Amino acid sequence: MPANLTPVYRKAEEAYRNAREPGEKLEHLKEMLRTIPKHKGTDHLQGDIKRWIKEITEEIGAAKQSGKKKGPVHSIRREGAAQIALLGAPNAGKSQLHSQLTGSKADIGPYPFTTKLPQPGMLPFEDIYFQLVDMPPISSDYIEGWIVNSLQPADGVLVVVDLADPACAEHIQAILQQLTERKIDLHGYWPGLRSPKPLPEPAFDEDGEEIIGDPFRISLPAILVGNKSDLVNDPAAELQVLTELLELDFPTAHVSALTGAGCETVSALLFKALQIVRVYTKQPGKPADTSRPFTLRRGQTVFDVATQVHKDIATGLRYGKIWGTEAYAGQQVGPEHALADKDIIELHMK
Ligand SMILES: Nc1nc2c(ncn2[C@@H]2O[C@H](COP(=O)(O)OP(=O)(O)O)[C@@H](O)[C@H]2O)c(=O)[nH]1
Ligand SMILES: [Mg+2]
Repeated sequence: MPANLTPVYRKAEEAYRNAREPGEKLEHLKEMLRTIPKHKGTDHLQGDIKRWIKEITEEIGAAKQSGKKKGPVHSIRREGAAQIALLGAPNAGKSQLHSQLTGSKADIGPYPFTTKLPQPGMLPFEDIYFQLVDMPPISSDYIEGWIVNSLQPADGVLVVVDLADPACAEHIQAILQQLTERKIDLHGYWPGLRSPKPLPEPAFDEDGEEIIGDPFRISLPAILVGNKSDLVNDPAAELQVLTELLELDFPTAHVSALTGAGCETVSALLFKALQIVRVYTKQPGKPADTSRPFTLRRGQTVFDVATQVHKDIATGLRYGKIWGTEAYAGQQVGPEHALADKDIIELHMK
């Protein structure tokens, strides 16, 4: 990374990293381009910023025009508690699994490359949903360039493998390599399953300037899903050999997307791994609205729920009253109070 990046630039970059919506990302990218020091050392980064501005502008344009037969939409708007992408080699059974888990009519076929565009669907878990996005395949000699765009809003990945395929270890290696080359790293650290990924030690260049990572590299938690368990004798053993061979630290699950065996474990695993917290809101003197929880992550607060309800409520928020397992009934808490799963909350304004 080049030196001499100014605090203003870094602030824009930080905002870009944290932005989720394409419109917001675009705004911060423009700010990055405007504020980046223009010299040889930043040429590469300037090029990357311009390329992403172009990509995101096109995506936004395509999304606006969809229905009017414009360009295809590659980036699916996040819905539900989290967005999870299905990745895997051709014929691993991604589309079959998508269909089994979401009830979608994803294109399933005994021929490779049946799935051409990302396809969203909703995977239910108790009273919430995860958004599952079926993706085209990745192999050693094939990857859609736009998969990188599609993965920008994702919260995690299911890497689907065909346990009955003798070459499945090579397939996984090829997928990880293809993604790494495109600045997407998969890892096995999920907040609810294993302690958080250790942050790299800060590094400094010879001018004493902190070397910061490439803003366009993304790192996503992954689960290895061994599919077609109906075709092997001991799917758990096959999976274990696979993770040891590849020295992979991903959590695993084994399923048959065809028969449905093991499929119910996937949503429960995601719920635990992502540390989803459901919160129900209520009006003073009325029962809680239990029809639709707001979903947060462990550690998120009363203020974060208020933000989801309405930004004016967040701005005017004074305190919350909570009914739940980690508070006494009607306990008054400040905006910074972290919520627990199934808390009921009343939001009080100034
Ligand atoms: N026996 C068996 N076949 C499966 C299973 N999942 C998928 N298939 C078959 O594998 C082929 C490829 O599936 P598809 O979902 O299109 O794979 P994709 O390319 O990864 O999307 C299809 O013929 C499916 O019917 C499974 O769990 N067991
Ligand atoms: Mg498919």
